Amino acid sequence: MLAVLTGGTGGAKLIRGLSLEVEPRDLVIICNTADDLVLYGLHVSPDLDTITYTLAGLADEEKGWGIKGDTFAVLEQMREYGWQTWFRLGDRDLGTHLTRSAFLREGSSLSQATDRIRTALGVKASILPMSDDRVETRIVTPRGEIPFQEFFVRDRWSDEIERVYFAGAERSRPAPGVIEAIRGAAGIVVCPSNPVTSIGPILAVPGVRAALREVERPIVAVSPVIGGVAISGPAAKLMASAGIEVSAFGVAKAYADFIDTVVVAREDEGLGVRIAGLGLRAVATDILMNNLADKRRLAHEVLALLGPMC
Ligand code: FO1
Repeated sequence: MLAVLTGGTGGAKLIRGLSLEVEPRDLVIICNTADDLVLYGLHVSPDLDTITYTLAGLADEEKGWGIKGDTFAVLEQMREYGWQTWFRLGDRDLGTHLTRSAFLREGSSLSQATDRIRTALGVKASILPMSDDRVETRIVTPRGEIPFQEFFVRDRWSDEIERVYFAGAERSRPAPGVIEAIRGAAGIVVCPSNPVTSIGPILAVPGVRAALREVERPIVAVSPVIGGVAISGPAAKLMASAGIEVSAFGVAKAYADFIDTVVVAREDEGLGVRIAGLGLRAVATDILMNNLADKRRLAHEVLALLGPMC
């Protein structure tokens, strides 16, 4: 069994590749839920949905979120009523949020709701929220504190960041299956996701980081940064605000207490010596995933680093 830690669009790309290289039933995906938001009374879990749609073959891989070919008629109607519509929920995507919200209202946990949705969509891999408890990424800016999606989508990460924290993390518990997946995995992959706001919240759930540190099987992380520039999104800005060097070395250092290997871009091969100083192995390859062949090749190379069990 392969356990994968993910969040955001970079993670979904590698998971698409892994799903072609590993028997889907052997994949357990542990997903960030600190980007979740409540809109129009509906519980929206962007990272869980991105992974579910990716594995169901429904994802809009160009945008990196939502369902391909989706329409926005409901959202247009919501705008008529004076609602804010900067978070673009498509009509079919809304079907998922209505379903999840109904399940939660009926008493399901987030992991049970996620499992019912992925099963209905024919997804064979397990998709686990990091926690069934509410954890919320908060961005502290000079003009006040805002939730992640307002910073990321509404304001296009224009604000200066003073601090990032995960409200509710200290009291949260790992969702059922998370610690078991980490302990039982033949290998673990940390996706090229934002280390602060995608992987950071997963590591902030009490018990997760400690379980990762105790793992004896190999743990491989893929860098989301090439040559000091984030492959996508505000990762560089967020890393700098958290005091993490904006480089593959910074990523390796942030995970140094539990990973064995970091996969870096060829351009960053020169960081190998510094990374070795952390007691880690750096492997340089092409890490940009522009098409399906790239995703599959990188997945194949990552699995090879995990050894024969994966
Ligand atoms: N990202 C955007 O940049 N703009 C959007 O309007 C937007 C809507 C959206 C709707 C559903 C969903 O599941 C994801 C959506 N995302 C959107 C992506 C989301 O903000 C990010 O993928 C993650 O939260 C980053 O990890």
